[in-house]
Amino acid sequence: MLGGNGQETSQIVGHLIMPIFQGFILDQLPQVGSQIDHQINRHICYDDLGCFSTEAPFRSAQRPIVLLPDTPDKIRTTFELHTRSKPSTADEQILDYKNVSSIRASSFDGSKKTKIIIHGYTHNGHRQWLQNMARAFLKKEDMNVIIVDWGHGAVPPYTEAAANTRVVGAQVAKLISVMVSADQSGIDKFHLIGHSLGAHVAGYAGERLTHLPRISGLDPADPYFQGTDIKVRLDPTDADFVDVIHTDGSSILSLGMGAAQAMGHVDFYPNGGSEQPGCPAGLLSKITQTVWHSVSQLDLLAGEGSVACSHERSYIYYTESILATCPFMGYPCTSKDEFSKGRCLYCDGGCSYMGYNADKSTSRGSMYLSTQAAAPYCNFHYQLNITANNSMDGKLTVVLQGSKGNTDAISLTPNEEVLSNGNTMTKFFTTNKDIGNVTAVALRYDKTANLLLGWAYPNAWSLMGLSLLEAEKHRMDQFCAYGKSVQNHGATSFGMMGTC
Ligand SMILES: [Ca+2]
Repeated sequence: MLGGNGQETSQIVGHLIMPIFQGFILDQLPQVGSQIDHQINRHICYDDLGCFSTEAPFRSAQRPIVLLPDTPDKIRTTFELHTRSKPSTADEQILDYKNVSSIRASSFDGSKKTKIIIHGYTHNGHRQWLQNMARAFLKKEDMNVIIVDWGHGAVPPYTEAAANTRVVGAQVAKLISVMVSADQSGIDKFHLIGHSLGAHVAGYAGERLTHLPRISGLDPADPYFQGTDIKVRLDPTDADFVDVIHTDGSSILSLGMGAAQAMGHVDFYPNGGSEQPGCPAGLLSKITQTVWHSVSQLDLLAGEGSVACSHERSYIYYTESILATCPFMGYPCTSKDEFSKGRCLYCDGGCSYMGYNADKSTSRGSMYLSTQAAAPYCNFHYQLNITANNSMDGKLTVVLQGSKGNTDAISLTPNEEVLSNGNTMTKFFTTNKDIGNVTAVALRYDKTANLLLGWAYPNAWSLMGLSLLEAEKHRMDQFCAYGKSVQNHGATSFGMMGTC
């Protein structure tokens, strides 16, 4: 019933969601009403972390329920250090900004880079993804990796967890300040990586520091942050360089956990930035579960299971990017649709690398790229241009031959179609295989199985020209296709021009 056209689906979805969303707010009000009464125009101060107010801009149209953060004693934030000499959680190196000796006695080396990883809603520091990212960092380079565990403050209700990010951000800033002022390190060594609500924690930390070099925001949380003042959310003023990956970015109506709004100097939208390949169809699975479990959809969506699949891909892509040789190249583009047609592969205005290497490019703005549905996710993007002097109807398959091997057979035509009637035909495709430098292009042609249609076409598809854009290498190659043909149910390999 819901599998119709997009407009119809979104209308039905909208009708389903609005009562749920309104119900969520109404459900929450009785629980927190007394707190709100007490907290209007109120603020609270926590030791050396400073004061937190519920006044504007924290009170806004995007934040119908504004709470003060919990006490640091309740949030119980810990900073767990991982280094090459003590790489695992079992080594138990907990840093305490109130106790400089905890830093000096640890294996922390201030002369090296420090990566600080911050989880989001309902997660804690022991989640496997944080450990995996820490391990990847340490394999890449000898550095300090600190995992921030604020799990006791990241529990439902979402509204309280969202408020708690302010305290955790202040604590992260405090730890960095102590490390710098105790001559343990320099501010230029620090890089914060935050997922979901953790991205905004990183923003609050960066706001308190002068010239924090970099924040990487991994699918920054949308509810209570998207569209708010820059003091409330992650934004480019929070660090010298802010790179953001959007993997579940949607409006509240479509129930994405991440924000689609650009929040960095460079924002990456893999696969369009809203739903990721290999993840269950988002809207319907989310709505079904929300209805059946009768709980707040915000609290449900950030929980375990497939509903957060796209949201979680942001840190999975990032972790892969730390050690991958595939560059996760992002291309400036105006929309997902334009990108999927292969129209943005020329790096007009400059491309950028998504993930770990984002700071190695000076390009800014919104970048698009595609990924695979399973690891390794990183894609190489290609555009094949074929000019033929007769039309054909059927299916086309390509294999790229390269210095390091060949790609699998890649279908360029999901369905049978009329191919090149004398004009140049362009096909966009990807592979996660690194084949090195392309040396030849092999094409296979299978004429339509429809005998009536097939009768009208010859058995040989005669080519005039063949070129391939290797997008990651910014390189266009010509192949020896002039005067050659591809036989029905046959494959022909075309060598690179110069070898004809
Ligand atoms: Ca900010």
